[in-house]
Amino acid sequence: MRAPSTLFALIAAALVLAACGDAGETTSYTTRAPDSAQQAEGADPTRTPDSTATPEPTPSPSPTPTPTPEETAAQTAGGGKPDESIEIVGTEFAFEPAEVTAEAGRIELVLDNQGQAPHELVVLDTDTPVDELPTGDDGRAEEEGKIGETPEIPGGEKTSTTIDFEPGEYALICNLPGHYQGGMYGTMTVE
Ligand SMILES: [Cu+2]
Repeated sequence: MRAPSTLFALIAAALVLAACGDAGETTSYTTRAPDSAQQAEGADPTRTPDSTATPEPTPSPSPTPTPTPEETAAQTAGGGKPDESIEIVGTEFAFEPAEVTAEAGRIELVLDNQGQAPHELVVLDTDTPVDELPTGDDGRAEEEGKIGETPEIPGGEKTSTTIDFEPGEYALICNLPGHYQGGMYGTMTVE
């Protein structure tokens, strides 16, 4: 009588183990599914700890890069695509073209730094003629009326800033020390 009961116990144990195994797998799948669904939707509670723990967008490569450019563009100047894009080449020390014209609206100014030195593009809404801006001891022009600027970029790179322009005359300057005084400025006429 011992043998059959032992056998029965083994079978019963095996069944229980199998059942537990199944249950365990089912449970882990059920919990995993909502996690990935929340990440795809960008749900706040689950994502916040992730992004805080790892500043790089490693954990979810597909969702993270998609919203980032949109948010960056939106933060630049109120959101939306530019109506027009104008490219200005920067060198030592000039903008080319030095005079640009555009229709009023949302305009992206692209700075293409083809020089060796770092450059930037600062947009001033000022009545002062662009070649008569007051300068300081630091070799920079006063940025009165500044409405936007690109980041400073090294030679060989491009950057841009997007601004909502009203009709008027604007000064474009590179305000790294000495660059404006070296002649790195231009005008923008918005009609
Ligand atoms: Cu410059």
